Amino acid sequence: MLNVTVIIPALNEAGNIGKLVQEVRAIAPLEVIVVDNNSTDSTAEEARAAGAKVVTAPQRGYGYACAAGVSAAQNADVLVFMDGDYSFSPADLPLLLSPIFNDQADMVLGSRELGLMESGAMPPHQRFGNWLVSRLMNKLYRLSITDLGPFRAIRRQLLNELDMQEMTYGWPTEMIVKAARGGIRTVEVPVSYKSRRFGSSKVSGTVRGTILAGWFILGVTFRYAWKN
Ligand SMILES: Nc1nc2c(ncn2[C@@H]2O[C@H](COP(=O)(O)OP(=O)(O)O)[C@@H](O)[C@H]2O)c(=O)[nH]1
Ligand SMILES: [Mg+2]
Repeated sequence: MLNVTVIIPALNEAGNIGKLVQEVRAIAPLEVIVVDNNSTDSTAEEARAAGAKVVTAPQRGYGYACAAGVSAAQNADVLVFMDGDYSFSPADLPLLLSPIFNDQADMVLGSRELGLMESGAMPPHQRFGNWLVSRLMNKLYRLSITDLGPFRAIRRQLLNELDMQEMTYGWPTEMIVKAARGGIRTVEVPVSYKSRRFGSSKVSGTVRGTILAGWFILGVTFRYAWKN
């Protein structure tokens, strides 16, 4: 049996994180690691009360948080990354994990385009950007993906071999393109997506986050396309 750890980067996700962790643990008694970056609200307390292990990332940034979660997930064979804003559904976890458990894939990306997306859950600029970059990646890396889903699962050993360098907005993109280059078997499954429950967006809902994410996503997509 493969050991699964769910890693949830969370910055000021009080009101969301407790319910999310509880629901994940109701699906299966998995280890849940919430990676906090000194949230100014009760994110850490809520996560702990719901049964998560809480670790603090040394530096701000989505990638730093994911990397700190990976280091803390000592017993995992498979890692799941999930947003902490309750926009993804823990009920989709079995579907996300099944291609790995059935040995049909090494990495599984949750596609919001293939699944049920609540109207307004993804701002139009993000939807267009994801569409554009997915197609670009399909051409450059011979993939066939429809989204850059942050809700994803990957075998831990293979992730370690990717030697991740992008510690902010580029982390999810780096994982996809390096996996493609490394011949890691990647599939998509449909996942549902809804608007965050409480609090505010740090990435696609802000001008700064959108510009930085766009810059890093495109930069990383091109950087590894022709690299030896
Ligand atoms: N620990 C940590 N989590 C972060 C950071 N930036 C974003 N997150 C989390 O990453 C997830 C996605 O961010 P979110 O604000 O929802 O971005 P959006 O989905 O593009 O609006 C959420 O769980 C955030 O709390 C960060 O710097 N540190
Ligand atoms: Mg979000």
